[in-house]
Amino acid sequence: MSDFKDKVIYQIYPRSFKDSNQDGIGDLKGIIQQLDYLQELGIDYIWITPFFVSPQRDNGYDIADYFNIDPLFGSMKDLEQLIDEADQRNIGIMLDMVFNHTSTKHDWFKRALNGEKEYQDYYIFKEGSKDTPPTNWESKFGGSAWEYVPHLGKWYLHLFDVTQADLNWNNKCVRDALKQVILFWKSKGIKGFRFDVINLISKPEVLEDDMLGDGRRLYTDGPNVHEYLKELVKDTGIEDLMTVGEMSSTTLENCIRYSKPEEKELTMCFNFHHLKVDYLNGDKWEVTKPDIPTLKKILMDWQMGMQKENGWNAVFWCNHDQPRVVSRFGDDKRYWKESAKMLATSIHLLRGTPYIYQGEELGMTNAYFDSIEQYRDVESLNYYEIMIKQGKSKEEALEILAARSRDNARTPMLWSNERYAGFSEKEPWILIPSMEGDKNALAQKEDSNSIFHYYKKLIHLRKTKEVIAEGRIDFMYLSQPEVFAYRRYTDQDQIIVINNFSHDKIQLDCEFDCKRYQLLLSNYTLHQQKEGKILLQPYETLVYERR
Ligand code: TEU
Ligand code: CA
Repeated sequence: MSDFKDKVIYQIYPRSFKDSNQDGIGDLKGIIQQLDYLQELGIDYIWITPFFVSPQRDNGYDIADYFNIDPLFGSMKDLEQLIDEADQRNIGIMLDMVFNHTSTKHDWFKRALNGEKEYQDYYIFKEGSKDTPPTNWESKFGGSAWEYVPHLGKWYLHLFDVTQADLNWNNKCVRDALKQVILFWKSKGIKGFRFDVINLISKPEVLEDDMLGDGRRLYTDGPNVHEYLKELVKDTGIEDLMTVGEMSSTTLENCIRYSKPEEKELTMCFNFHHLKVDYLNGDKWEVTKPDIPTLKKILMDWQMGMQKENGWNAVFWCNHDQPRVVSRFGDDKRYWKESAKMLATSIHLLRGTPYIYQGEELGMTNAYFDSIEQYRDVESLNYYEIMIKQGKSKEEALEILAARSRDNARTPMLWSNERYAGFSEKEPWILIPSMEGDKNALAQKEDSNSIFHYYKKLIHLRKTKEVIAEGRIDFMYLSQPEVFAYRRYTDQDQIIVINNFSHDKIQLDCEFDCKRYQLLLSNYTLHQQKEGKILLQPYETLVYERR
């Protein structure tokens, strides 16, 4: 992939985007209906999370047939129409390939359960007694990562839900079968792929207990992961498509290898270290106040580290697994619009490819659910039970879910102030949190000062200012813990981006020759500047361009 650095990618969770047949669940035809909205926003690719045949235990990340579309979301004809209509708007469609595991309803797993050794070797089955799992590894969704099958006298590995059995990538038949999946969708005109937890696919030949943790350090960025990725890309000829790997608990060194062009692996990768600064002791289910100085350092280390070795970051705050960033790192009450715009600016002008998760461009907030009956996500429901068993009260567990649940990102898009927010005419599969009337897409399109129009400006800047797509980066105001500031530069141009991540007013010395710079973008109508000083308002962002 060569000319990708001025591109912006929009992520759609189809179940919650737009419902065209009034069953309360979003679908492919619903996406087609909203392509003009996406074209106006100015994005270049749409990454759609899985809509293949699935029991929907993990909302489609548990795939039972990689080659067919679940009727819940529509038909192959609908997808072909979507690809074509997106193409007419210069928008490429990226599919989500879940290759670390399949649903236990997949034909391969059913044949394994029927005793077919060939298909047992598609997965990670281990002989053993019913009381002793092969290793002490834990599922990321809680509990053991092993499930015992009595009639086989064997355990199988599932790093996620018990209905998501891990594939055995050390088996060439598995690798070849998955290449056929890529070739099939590529032949349909798909322009890119997101690879789900792709850095977990290479398990060590010998599986042993992790004496220091839950097993992730033994299977993450595993022994053959780079070799398998190179083989997949080469044998399917996708090096020129837009590809991104979701790298769970990864390292900078591996992400340089995953994304530097010379390695011929992927175009870029997601890492999540910056989204754990509000995890107490690294535990997602122990909530603490976001540590902004640490957030700054992580973003800086990854920007400088990848730049130094010619790697390439996906830059993002939100996705279908993460809480809404304006509620998490901003202030969705007192400074809703200002903090949403500041957070967007802080990543969109970085070195890397920005991702916008559906509704982020509207400043959609967390769900603020207050009863367990409102939740749908398997990870959230599992951990609610775990927290209650650990002795937490219902109120404590619900407070943690309100901050952490993936359902925060999965409430329906807010298209209008009609019933069910214009998402559907039927009650949606998940509750729509109350959002004041002016926060829906229709209202924001009419308001030139809206978050929606601000995102349009950011996307336009990436396409019109080469320094943003191609420029180098270095960081400023390192001594200001709540200020995240950087410079982007080429031989010809420079921009300076200053972001106040706090409620406080902050006075800065002008570390650059202010007279030589003009204000290009900001999130306040009035900006205060005294001789040689910059006065930042709460959550203020300033983008300066050298004249
Ligand atoms: O998520 C990978 C993953 O590690 C998730 O557990 C996620 O990071 C975590 O819930 C955030 O706290 C991918 C998909 O994005 C997710 O939706 C799937 O549930 C998971 O893989 C299994 O396919
Ligand atoms: Ca529908």
